[in-house]
Amino acid sequence: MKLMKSTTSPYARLAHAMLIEAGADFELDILNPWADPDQLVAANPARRVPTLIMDDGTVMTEAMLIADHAAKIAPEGSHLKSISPVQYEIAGRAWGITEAAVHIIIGRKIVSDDLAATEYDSHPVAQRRYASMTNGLTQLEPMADHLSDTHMGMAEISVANAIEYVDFRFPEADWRPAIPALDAWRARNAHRPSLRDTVPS
Ligand SMILES: N[C@@H](CCC(=O)N[C@@H](CS)C(=O)NCC(=O)O)C(=O)O
Repeated sequence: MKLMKSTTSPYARLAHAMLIEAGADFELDILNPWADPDQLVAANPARRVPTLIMDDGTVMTEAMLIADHAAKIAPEGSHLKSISPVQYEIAGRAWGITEAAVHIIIGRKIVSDDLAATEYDSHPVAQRRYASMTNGLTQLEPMADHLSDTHMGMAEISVANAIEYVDFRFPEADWRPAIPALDAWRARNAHRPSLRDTVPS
């Protein structure tokens, strides 16, 4: 299998991390989807990452579907195969944060193509997304003790992904609430290959 991804995409990070956790055999093709590389255009009409090319030529797109596939191909008894309602709750909250952050970055790109320019940020929709991030992080913090220190599954990967994408795109943001329990959990688990090898850059 070959996974097309960019090093910045939180969607691609989910797919990549889940394939690592599944013990899947795959290669990486690191690319910039916005540059329309031939292999991505040929495989995915949406021209987005992640895009997974299976050994039989089947093309799988959309991060959550690839994550679901990773759980299916994981060995019997894998932690990826059993996810509890509270783990879904945590993962859903984390994705609310991640998607809000992506929304603001795409808004900036539409307005000026300069991701560091903040003109878009004062738009009411952007303000709503900022509130999603601050409230989402605040509400995730007391759930930190539900995160595993032994198995990185959908909840753990989604939480690390959300916080690290926020920190990557909005470094030293003064609106980022204090999340000491989540930050401590991340520090304890930063060495896990599925987290360590997928950090945004
Ligand atoms: N719903 C898609 C979103 C994927 C997505 O938006 N990927 C971005 C990178 S973060 C991308 O490839 N953007 C290029 C474009 O929109 O043309 C998923 O879950 O995989």
